[in-house]
Amino acid sequence: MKTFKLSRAIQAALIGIAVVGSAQIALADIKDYEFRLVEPTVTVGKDKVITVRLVNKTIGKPVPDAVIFATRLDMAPEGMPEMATRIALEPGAAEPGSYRFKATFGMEGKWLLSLGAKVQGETGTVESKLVITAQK
Ligand SMILES: [Cu+2]
Repeated sequence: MKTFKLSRAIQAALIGIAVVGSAQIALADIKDYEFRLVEPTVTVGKDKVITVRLVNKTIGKPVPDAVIFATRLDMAPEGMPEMATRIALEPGAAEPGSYRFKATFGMEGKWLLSLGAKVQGETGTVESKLVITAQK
């Protein structure tokens, strides 16, 4: 009888662990977020606006109020990683969960936009690399 009670206790404990485990899975993970380009192409020239959307992939919803702390735009996809251009976050999003940047695309071809961001209530950082094609 004693061993029976003990195994019941272990069973209850295991169920408890399973419940806690699934609760953690239900919460979003930082890997569930990604930036997506609204427009994959841009015209070559000065002060071009790029819009990205931060989405929670699991629920397909835009994520507002992320803190973007790292931005880089260079021509790595064309074998020119040293060819970086200045990029600045523009204030005032067109809609919640979208983020706008202004940058100068001095050359036709593929540019790599690297973004690093913090999401409210999540640990870790979102890191996305997006390819933008600049054309005439
Ligand atoms: Cu180049």
